[in-house]
Amino acid sequence: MRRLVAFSIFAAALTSLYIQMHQARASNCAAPQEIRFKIERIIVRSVPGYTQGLVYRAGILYESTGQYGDSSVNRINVQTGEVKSLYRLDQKYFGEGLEIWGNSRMLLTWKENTAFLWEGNSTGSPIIKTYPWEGWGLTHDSTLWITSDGTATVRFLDRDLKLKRTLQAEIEGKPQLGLNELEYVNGKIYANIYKTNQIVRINPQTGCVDQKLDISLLQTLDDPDSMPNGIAYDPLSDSFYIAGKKWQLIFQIKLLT
Ligand SMILES: [Ca+2]
Repeated sequence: MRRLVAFSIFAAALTSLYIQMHQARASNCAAPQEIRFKIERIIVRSVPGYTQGLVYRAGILYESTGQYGDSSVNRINVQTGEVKSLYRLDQKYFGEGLEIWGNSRMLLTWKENTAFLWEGNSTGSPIIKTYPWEGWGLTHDSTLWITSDGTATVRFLDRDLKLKRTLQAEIEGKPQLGLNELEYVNGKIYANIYKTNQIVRINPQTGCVDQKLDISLLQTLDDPDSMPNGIAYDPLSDSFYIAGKKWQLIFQIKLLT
């Protein structure tokens, strides 16, 4: 009996400690700053895509698209909007996040526990890697791959896809759920929030959302399936390319701080 009482006291103390730690962590996140933007350019795509990943490198946009039987990696000319398919996935795969890191290009799949990796100039058959989580967004910070899975969890993985650490994104004391497409820019992680017109900026050390951006203005389709998804940064012009699922348009925007 004495042992049971001691255990109960120990359990209560642990619970109290957990609540205190959680509250302390939550209270460390200040309310995010609301950021506005201006549109620099509108690109009309030759064909729309079910955008799941977006990357900008040296004047070209690279996009991954989803849906079983319609997933591919595309190259988009930002001057003309011409979309060219570079690689089509087998119909058993649902394409998700795409990122370019040095000479490596990686594509996640949704529920197929598979990542595709191309090294060097290869555009042919990719190296197949096991990816043990749901694949959603993908970016990198020059040290680790950074991934999302639709929850508030951000994972940091090494080049071999070994998990190095996880982070919980938090906004105003609550988990920031729905993390989708990602873009690492100047030490912060930008993320689309699933089924919303919101982009948030996450501090990768604390998990706090410190900025949020409402891009409702860019949503021109009356279709619940056509949500924004796709953030790509161009460091030369300090601007972002913003896309969405089934969108005919891609917007180049600048943040107003
Ligand atoms: Ca991106």
